[in-house]
Amino acid sequence: MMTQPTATHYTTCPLCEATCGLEVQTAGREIVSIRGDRDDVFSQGYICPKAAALKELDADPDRLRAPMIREGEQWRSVSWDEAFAEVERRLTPILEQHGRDAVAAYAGNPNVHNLAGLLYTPAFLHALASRNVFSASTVDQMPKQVSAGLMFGTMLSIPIPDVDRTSYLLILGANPLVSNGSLMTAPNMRDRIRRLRARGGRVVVVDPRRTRTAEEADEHLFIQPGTDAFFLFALAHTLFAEGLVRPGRLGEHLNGLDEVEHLARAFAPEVVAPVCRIAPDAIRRIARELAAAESAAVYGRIGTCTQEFGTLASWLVDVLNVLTGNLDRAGGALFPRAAAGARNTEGTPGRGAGVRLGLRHSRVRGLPAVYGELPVVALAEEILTPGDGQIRALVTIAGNPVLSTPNSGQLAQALGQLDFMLSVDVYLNETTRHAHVILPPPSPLERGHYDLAFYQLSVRNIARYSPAIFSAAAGHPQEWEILLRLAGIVSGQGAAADPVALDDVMAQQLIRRETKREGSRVAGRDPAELLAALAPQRGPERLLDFMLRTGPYGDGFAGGPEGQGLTLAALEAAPHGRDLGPLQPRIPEVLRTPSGKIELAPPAIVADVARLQGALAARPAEQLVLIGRRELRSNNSWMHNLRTLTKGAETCLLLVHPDDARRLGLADGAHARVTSASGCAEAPVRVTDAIMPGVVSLPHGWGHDAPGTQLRVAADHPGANVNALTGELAVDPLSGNAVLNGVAVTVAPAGA
Ligand SMILES: Nc1nc2c(c(=O)[nH]1)N[C@H]1C(S)=C(S)[C@@H](COP(=O)(O)OP(=O)(O)OC[C@H]3O[C@@H](n4cnc5c(=O)[nH]c(N)nc54)[C@H](O)[C@@H]3O)O[C@H]1N2
Ligand SMILES: Nc1nc2c(c(=O)[nH]1)N[C@H]1C(S)=C(S)[C@@H](COP(=O)(O)OP(=O)(O)OC[C@H]3O[C@@H](n4cnc5c(=O)[nH]c(N)nc54)[C@H](O)[C@@H]3O)O[C@H]1N2
Ligand code: SF4
Ligand SMILES: [Mo]
Repeated sequence: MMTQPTATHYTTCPLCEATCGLEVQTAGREIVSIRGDRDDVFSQGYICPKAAALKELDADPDRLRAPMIREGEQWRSVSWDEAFAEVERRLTPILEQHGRDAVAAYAGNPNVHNLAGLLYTPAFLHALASRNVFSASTVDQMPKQVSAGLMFGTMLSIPIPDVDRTSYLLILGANPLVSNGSLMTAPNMRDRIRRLRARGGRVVVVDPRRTRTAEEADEHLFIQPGTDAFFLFALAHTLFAEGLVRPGRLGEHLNGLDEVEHLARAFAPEVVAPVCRIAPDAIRRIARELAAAESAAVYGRIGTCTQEFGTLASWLVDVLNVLTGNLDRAGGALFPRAAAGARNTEGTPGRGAGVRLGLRHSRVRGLPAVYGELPVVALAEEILTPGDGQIRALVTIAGNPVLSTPNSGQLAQALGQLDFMLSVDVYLNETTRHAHVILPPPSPLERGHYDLAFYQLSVRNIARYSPAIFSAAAGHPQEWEILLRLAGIVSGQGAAADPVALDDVMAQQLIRRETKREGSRVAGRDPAELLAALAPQRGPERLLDFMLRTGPYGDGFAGGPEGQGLTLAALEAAPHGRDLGPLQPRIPEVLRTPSGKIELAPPAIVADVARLQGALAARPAEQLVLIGRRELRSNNSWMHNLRTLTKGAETCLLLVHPDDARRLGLADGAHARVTSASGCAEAPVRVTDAIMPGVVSLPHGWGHDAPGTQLRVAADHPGANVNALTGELAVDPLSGNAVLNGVAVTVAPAGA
């Protein structure tokens, strides 16, 4: 046997928001090892167990390598040309007979970890021109994007806690030691929290479960699920009542401070305490600590978003950062200044069009469209309900909504009823088994990587580009080419349209738009000249290079001496990444609201406070409620087919407090049956005092027991599907986001 040449590559882990730098040794097409890149400017060698699983993901025999067409229950592998021809044959008549809205799309989470997904899924959606667009955002962070958009003017103007400099961190509904951080790109949060405490800072975690993050903190407070908005309002109430409101420099950039004071009056600590189950004294003390800290940051994530008052809680997090003068200052919560793709670095600094929400509504239930998409809780009913505008075909791109979105039984039934379904996906799983055609993109190691989204959410300004480690198999199109061929089909150019030509058009449009944009570094330049300067690049790399060069650190195509200004070539020459420094104050320049101010009391949010007040009157529920959680060796629904991550003890367990276990007759290790208004699920019980009494917890992404999938490892340990229990009717009204936490359930021994 010939020995294969070995090589060392540096790349970015595409699996979660931490964006760790990896060092990958290869021998030919084989991966020899995957380690943390110790020289990485950001992650400095840190990785979690999922990084090593990339090797198994790359080699997984169940990962699809060729397009598949389903006839009845039978799947067959086909050529790419046959697959695209089939898509054209099936989709075109639906578009012609029933109109654009008859074809819906759902974009899932891995899109955001993929340069091709971020740049070309929008191109496909634009070509599709359907109003029925859905994504995983409405089972995730949409409430934060709504509050940020209304307060600061763009949907990704999200203040990020300055964990490396803060002296007080208040964390609600997040477990970054396990999730590795979200809406806060920060590899190795454990060490960051340890350093925070070592320099005399304090960390407080508010969570219905004593998580690993809570165990690393100075203090942990249990909170009744879904009640964060009450708690946060009571903190604001205390700050006003005790004269501790000091927005400082922000004062001249604020609208609505008086209104917030007025609204907070109804939420005194004594009033909210029975609802949150947090003592009034503790609420007052936390408020005083926040006010007294040299610098402080309040941070909320999944637990504060995927709940009944998600937008209010997300808003109040930043209200508190403003009231304590911590927004936009070192050690507080700041706006990153990303090297590429950030709306809040475009256009006129300090002012903009702001955001407009709810301009249209879903057909059946009238839920608001937000940022061009409809809430995914409405997807099933839009398929199942006959009438004008009914969804008849669906395209999923990197999503597994059957496991990831509420009332999965209903959605699975709806998918079975579609005239046509197409999935761009790497697995034949619970969702894609309903498709008629599956188009699998290449392995993640066969594409270049740049985190357009997460560097907009990062605790330091950094930029890192990694080229593909392997080239894709001959004839295997890249994901961007797949998406452009689909764009060609839905725009009527046919399955044979050349993706390279379509890509040229896209690049030309991007360049032309930028040269016409007021304030752009290339305003007034000749688009043809800029396009020529990008040659011979194409695909995502060409668009990225253009965005970097016209971005805030870019060379602006100025033709200056080498090394001045960011280009893709400069990033390629820096395989461990480029550190662009700590976050800097950006107010007022970052704002894109029409007023040019921080809108502390946006009317839409103020109007929702009445709903919160109404809920105050309701007594604390006697009923058990269900919350979610994440486990380290898991990634939503799609990495359970990898033995590296799933061997060992089962993790899909129902956590139950000892008092509840006794009352309900549940023994540790025995199976419990959990029932909600939507459905039921069975899981083994773990009795633990780490969960609050009255609350039970199940992780999401499990339930791999559907027939007709090709997930041989996952099928051996299917786990329970928590989204059989969550309901599609419960939503946060402003964002349309699903309520996944605080779901009323009953629990009994299985078989009882
Ligand atoms: N109850 C409950 N439900 C939840 C949550 C919760 O906390 N509780 N969390 C929610 C959150 S935050 C999220 S983000 C969603 C996730 O919801 P989804 O994004 O719908 O689900 P994933 O499990 O991430 O599925 C990703 C899909 O992408 C495919 N895939 C992986 N890599 C690629 C790729 O490179 N290209 C393509 N085309 N496909 C790829 C996988 O095979 C899989 O089918 O789940 C949500 N659901
Ligand atoms: N290992 C691993 N890492 C992941 C993922 C994964 O599946 N596995 N998924 C990735 C994705 S898509 C995302 S969006 C991020 C999410 O990142 P995080 O938000 O950090 O995710 P979780 O670990 O689910 O933490 C949510 C916490 O909220 C708590 N909680 C539930 N309800 C409430 C409530 O009403 N109030 C409060 N205060 N707390 C509540 C839960 O107990 C839990 O500890 O993680 C990402 N990273
Ligand atoms: S923490 Fe996230 S980015 Fe880092 S190695 Fe693990 S999965 Fe990859
Ligand atoms: Mo997510």
